[in-house]
Amino acid sequence: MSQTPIRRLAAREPEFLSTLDALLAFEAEADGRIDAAVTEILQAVRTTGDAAVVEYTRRFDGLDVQSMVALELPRSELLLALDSLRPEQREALTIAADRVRVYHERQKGESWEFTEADGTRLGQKVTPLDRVGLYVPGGRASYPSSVLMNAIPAKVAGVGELIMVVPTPRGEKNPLVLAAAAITGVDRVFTIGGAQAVAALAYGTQTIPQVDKIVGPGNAYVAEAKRRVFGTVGIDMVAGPSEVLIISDGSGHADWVAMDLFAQAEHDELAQSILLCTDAGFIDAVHDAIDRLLPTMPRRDTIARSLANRGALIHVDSLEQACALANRIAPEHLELALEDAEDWIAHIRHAGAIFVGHWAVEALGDYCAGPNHVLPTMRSARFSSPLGTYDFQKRTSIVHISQAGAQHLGKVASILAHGEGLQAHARSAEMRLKV
Ligand code: HSO
Ligand code: ZN
Repeated sequence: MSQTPIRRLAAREPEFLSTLDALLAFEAEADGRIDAAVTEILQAVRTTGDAAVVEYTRRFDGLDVQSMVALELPRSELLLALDSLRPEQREALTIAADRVRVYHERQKGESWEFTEADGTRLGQKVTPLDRVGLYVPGGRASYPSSVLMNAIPAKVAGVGELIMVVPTPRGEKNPLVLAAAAITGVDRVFTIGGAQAVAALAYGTQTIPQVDKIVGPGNAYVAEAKRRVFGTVGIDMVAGPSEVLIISDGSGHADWVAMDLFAQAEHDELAQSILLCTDAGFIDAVHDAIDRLLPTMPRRDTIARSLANRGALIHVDSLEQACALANRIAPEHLELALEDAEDWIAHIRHAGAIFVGHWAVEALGDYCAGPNHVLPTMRSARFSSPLGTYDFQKRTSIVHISQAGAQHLGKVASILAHGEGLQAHARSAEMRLKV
């Protein structure tokens, strides 16, 4: 009998769908103390700028500096970090960055225009954002790969200036994060974090220029600060815990499936790893593999908690049913661990990324396949997309109207304007009608 606590469900059980929905539901707990702290920090940084950021950095990160200038890392320090890497690390980072760049080049939106018979020309002009702030967490969730995934699409889009902030509690810097900033051409780096860094980017300070958009993951304070400055600046998304859904027909290796579930679970005890499988015997084999492999994992405690909290091994009656459930779940990552994986892509409408076949594993996507690893979580793949080059570009409508076009359109506009009771609208259209 398998031991590791993880839900075992069957889609044919009567209460299955409500059990599944309860398992998927995730709401960040509202925490009044976080709200209050963020309010105070935003206000302080907004009114006193650098002084407040320096003071919070001293208090929260234990950095004893006198001025904001001391919190900026010169490019030479980023290059030094890059030089300090082992050659294979440096090469891996470069290969990953190149692949991510090539993929994101394809996403670049182009301006367009069309001409109507009367000479009227309509179009859309695409412009990169002027300045973007990239938040990189400190500590355990400080991922160099996330620097690549956020910075590269911004650079490919043509963003004018990319400013990274990363907290360095007690001065501890992550050389891989700094090296990733060097490789991707981040323009400026400040060793600040938390709500104070978000506030500095959103409002600008004496030293830190105000940005137009803030991207990148962070803790609950950072997430709340991003939510609050949205409107003053753009934000990417407020991401929930990471998720993987694996659909299996019982082909392939149970150990591979178990390790793919672990790979998600090791991120966070709230991460979600779910298997949908048509073969009951294979589910038993995966559960056995979990038992056998779990003790070998350095992060076994996090993995075990994550599997017990939010994981599930689910027996389904058919692959059609599995795909229907996948669309309901709208997972961040979907692995099709199937013999004929290719044939099933057409059945999936809602997923952040689809990994097709036994070789396409999420871990490759997390680092170096090329597509972005910042993906919609918490079922938001129903209405949103991976982070991409398009998130760093915006569109402006262009309207040229010929004299002939103004005659025809003027009449249409005038009628609609009168219908809305807007005289000035009607007259400004009518004045251009030839009499
Ligand atoms: N799976 C994470 C990304 C990541 N994994 C970074 C490893 N490092 C969210 O998609
Ligand atoms: Zn990952």
